[in-house]
Amino acid sequence: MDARYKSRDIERRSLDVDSLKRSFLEWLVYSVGKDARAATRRDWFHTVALAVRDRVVDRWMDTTRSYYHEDAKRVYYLSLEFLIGRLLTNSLSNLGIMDECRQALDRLGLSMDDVVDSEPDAALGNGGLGRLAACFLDSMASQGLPGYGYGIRYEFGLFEQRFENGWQVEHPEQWLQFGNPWEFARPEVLYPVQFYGRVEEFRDSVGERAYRWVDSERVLAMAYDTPVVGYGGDTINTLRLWSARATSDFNFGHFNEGAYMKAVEQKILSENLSRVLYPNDATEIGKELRFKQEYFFTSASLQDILRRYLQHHTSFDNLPNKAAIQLNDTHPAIGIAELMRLLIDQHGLRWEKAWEITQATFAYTNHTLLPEALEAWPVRMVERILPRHMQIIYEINAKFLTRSKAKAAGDNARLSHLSLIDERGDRRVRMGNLAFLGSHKVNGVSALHTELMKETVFADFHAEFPDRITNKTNGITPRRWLKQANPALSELISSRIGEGWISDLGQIAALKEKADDVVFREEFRRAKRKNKKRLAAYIARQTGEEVQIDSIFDVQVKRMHEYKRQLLNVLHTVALYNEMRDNPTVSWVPVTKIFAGKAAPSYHMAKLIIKLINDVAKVVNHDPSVHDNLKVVYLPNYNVTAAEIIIPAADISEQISTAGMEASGTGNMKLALNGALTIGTLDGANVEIREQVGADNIFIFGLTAEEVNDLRANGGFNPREVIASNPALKRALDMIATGAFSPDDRNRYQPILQALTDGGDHFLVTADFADYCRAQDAAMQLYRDSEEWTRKAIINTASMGWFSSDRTVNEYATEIWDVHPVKPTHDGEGFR
Ligand code: B1N
Repeated sequence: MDARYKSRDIERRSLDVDSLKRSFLEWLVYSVGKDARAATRRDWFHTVALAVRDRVVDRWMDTTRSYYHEDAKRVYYLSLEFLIGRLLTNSLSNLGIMDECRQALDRLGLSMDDVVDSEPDAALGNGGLGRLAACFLDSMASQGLPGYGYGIRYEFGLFEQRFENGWQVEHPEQWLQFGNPWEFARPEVLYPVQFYGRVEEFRDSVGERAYRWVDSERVLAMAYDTPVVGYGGDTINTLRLWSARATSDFNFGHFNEGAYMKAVEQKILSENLSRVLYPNDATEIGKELRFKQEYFFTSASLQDILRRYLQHHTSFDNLPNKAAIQLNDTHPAIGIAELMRLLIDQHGLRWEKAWEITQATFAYTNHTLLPEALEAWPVRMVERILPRHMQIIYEINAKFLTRSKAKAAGDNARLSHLSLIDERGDRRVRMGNLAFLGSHKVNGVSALHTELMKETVFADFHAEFPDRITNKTNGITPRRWLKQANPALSELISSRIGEGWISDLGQIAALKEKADDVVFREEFRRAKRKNKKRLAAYIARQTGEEVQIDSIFDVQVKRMHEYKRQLLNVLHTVALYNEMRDNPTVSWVPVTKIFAGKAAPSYHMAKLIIKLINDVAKVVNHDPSVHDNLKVVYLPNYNVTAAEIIIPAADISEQISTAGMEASGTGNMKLALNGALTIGTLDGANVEIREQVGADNIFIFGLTAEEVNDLRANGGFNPREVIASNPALKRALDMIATGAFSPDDRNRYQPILQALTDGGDHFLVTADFADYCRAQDAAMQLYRDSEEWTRKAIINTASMGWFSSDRTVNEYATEIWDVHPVKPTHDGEGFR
């Protein structure tokens, strides 16, 4: 081995303060190209990130090499979204060099917080689905599981949300503008992805019918790798994101002028594939470019997976023993047809063998039951863009329907539900059905959601394949969501029970007995107070609003969606405002209502509700008659970084979706882990949170999923009657209707009132209003007793062990993937 390489290697691996400081100065000068006097904060961020990245690279290669040498079974998590947020604190914390880095910066006269705050968020996701993928990456790496993330390197992540006059306005999110120090471009890892063209039939060498896809257009997928640092720094996994590149055909100069411009246009068009993340959460947009994005990244990922497999194998028989592919929702479900195509058309396998391998390799996670979110692509479009895949889908369908029990029973209704093609109206390919059929396991993301899957969308499939559906309740990583986001509380916890909870969150249960310890309660409150101060400063910076630290921080942070019922929360806010004005002599518990969350740009109702909250805030916050007892703030641009500041400061967690509609929720887990008490419906994972924390330590209200179902089925609900019989609700709605919050446009909120009355109140806001107010009231009364409140808050934190994504990922690993931890050997060799 080259001795020079080795010595540099050792310096680059050293984690002490002096080496870090030396690395910083070297990187600043020789890679960022600045001297210390000229360097901006952003320069320092890049410098520190590059120096930290050095400490990761050797172990990353060790990890990859260990997987290779052991020919370990890998799991591939295919996801159109990875909402990872910032990586600097995460890397430092997981490497265990947070303090060393702070000191090294200190010696250079720099503030760690400033450096950390110069990192843009990697916002390659919309909400829960994308954040779950990021938590899973952390948990896989932290447990030494050979897990790869595969997705798209969007040039524009989720839009930046600003408010203009209280309305949401979207701005492009240019996270790559100043470069991304964490990624490694891999220009040699390049796969062709085809579109359009036609299918040709021919006879293969043994005279069998075979097909080839010809006259297609090609785009190249180029890899960018980001190391995923596991806790302790032993395992470093890979997140591989694909970027679209035009094929080199475009670069030749034999065009005449018109053809040349056309070629350049083509180049731009093909590179648009990885340009922007679609900003829709739990809804589908049915756009052609979206479908092409899905196929683009899925095809590149599968080609890469097969290439890696073929390094050790000559037949495909062992593929299911060496690769597990998890489909994060149906977005990559076209992969089932793509793997069939690759195995049959490119590698010459026979149909039956290819299908057996495909089913044994894939598994599918469903994340929503909302009908508007279930992907169904027009047959005509699929035929045009992916003609060979359409053929394969027809073939899968024909073979399945012929053999199905429904066919045997002559049950045509069931048969049509099972079909991969929705024959009503314009014919569509049901991606959920394809994903179900092509997978050996299908899972929901909470106990309730999984049961509802069996009863609703997949009832007929469940009857055909009773062992296929399984539950894997979501989880969150305690590293980011407690250790990093809430240093005050994590240090307190570690001072009492040690640090074991960080990699084994079950251990946090040892805090339960501390709920009865007055001193501990006092310290717990102090930590919360510190976090509330931090949030108050952030609120002041972002909105100019001053909030009281002693008020209840009542937090609803999540995407804006009617089913999540931010509207119910605003209506309660208006009712509370009225009560406070009516009873000025009562000593009210001060409340700060905190909202944050983005609406899909085309979701008008959601945007109108944002405007309503901002309008209510304007009136309430400036009304001296409530004596600052009530404040309403809407924080702009909710993202992972904002969540890390908001969540640790929450007293109340609002989880108030219409029962049966939120598949799981994960913000509910983050807030409870940080000691917030939940006000929630029996929806998604709230049901399991209640089981874990105990019914006395959570405020449950509202209709159950079963009651909602019955109510809707019987059509037996008249919102006008409910409104008429509840004076507080009637008054709140009347104020909104008559322009009390919108004197500049008194009719502004007609669409909302319309939806609640003539519209039949689909989300049952009015039906749950009274019980919601009762739960709110109970919470406010409890808050007066700060000892009792703190006791319950501690029990919440202590009861969240089961919601670690380590637990979730382990369940997937043992029950679906059959993958096992691999301990990397750090032999000190360089890269080969
Ligand atoms: O996935 C989360 C769950 O905790 C949430 O309850 C659920 O709403 C969320 C299409 C989605 N479901 N479906 C989506 C996102 C983007 C898109 O284009 C659908 N997101 C969820 C994690 O399981």
